[in-house]
Amino acid sequence: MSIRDALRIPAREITDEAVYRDRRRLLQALALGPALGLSGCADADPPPPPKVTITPEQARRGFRTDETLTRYEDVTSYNNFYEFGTGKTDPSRAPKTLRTRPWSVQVGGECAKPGTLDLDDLLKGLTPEERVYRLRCVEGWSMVIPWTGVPLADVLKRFEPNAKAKYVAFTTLADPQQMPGIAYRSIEWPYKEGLRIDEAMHPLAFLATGLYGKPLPQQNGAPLRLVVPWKYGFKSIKSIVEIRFVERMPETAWHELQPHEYGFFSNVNPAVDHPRWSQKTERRISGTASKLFAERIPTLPFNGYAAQVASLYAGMDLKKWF
Ligand SMILES: Nc1nc2c(c(=O)[nH]1)N[C@H]1C(S)=C(S)[C@@H](COP(=O)(O)O)O[C@H]1N2
Ligand SMILES: [Mo]
Repeated sequence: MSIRDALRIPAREITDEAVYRDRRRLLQALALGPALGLSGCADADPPPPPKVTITPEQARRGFRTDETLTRYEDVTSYNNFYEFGTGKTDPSRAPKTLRTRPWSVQVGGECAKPGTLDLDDLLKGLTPEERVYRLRCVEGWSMVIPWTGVPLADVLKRFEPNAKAKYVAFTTLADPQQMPGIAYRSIEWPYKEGLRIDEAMHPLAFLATGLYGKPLPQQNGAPLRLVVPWKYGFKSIKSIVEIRFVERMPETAWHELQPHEYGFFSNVNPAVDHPRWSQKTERRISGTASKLFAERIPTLPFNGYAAQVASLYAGMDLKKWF
């Protein structure tokens, strides 16, 4: 059986623990590369974040780009959302089974004011903003997308994270009734992601509720998804139902599956290749009807947001903490 077939075994067919363990071993074998000391992993402690501040003006320069927008049709039909299938067109073709209202988000962990909030309450009092951000997938394609949403920091601050809140962990809904892809163990559901607290509080980190001025389509992570433009696309977790402030680096979906290939930080970095392919260039999904991909362009450190975010990683070995 090929790895791909193994990954597509529906969960209901995995009846005993041994089969499940075998599959884990298979995935681990896949992930085993040369022992390079790549340790962007959940059980090692990275250096503490530097104490840096950027001015609001510096931050604002990252909020927009004049680059050609990716067409709405392409943003909404070329997707990664494994809860709705592993093919790029699976999510947009899937029946609209996700119930996006009412939608609640549970916020807890190391904070003074935990709570379960209805999405509309979570966003109450915040003014929606438009941000034009690049999104670069680890697979080597990228888009330029006009998002609507609110700064993540403005939402997080309301829960008053305490001094032990060193990281923020995010979780996607995992309901097999609403998400057909959950029947396949392509990922250890639910999908999980995480940020260091200073990354989460950075002015560029954004919670999107829409794109192109319309509510987020199901395939793009309705009704609420993260957008972290300086990191590979998989950090931008979709359809969020839980946010937790935690002391230890949280486990994340892709790291859990292939720790050797996907580190916790996952900053876009042309100098650190994915073990199976180069990250030096990308193909922009640029938006002509006749051609999905434009010519290759160089990938920029931090996806072009170095002026805004490089200081967060001052003194860190980004090959080690990839
Ligand atoms: N819950 C969840 N979030 C997810 C994914 C996923 O499979 N499930 N895929 C990620 C990946 S790999 C990318 S590149 C982006 C794609 O976002 P888009 O489809 O809106 O362009 O979503 C990310 N967020
Ligand atoms: Mo991705």
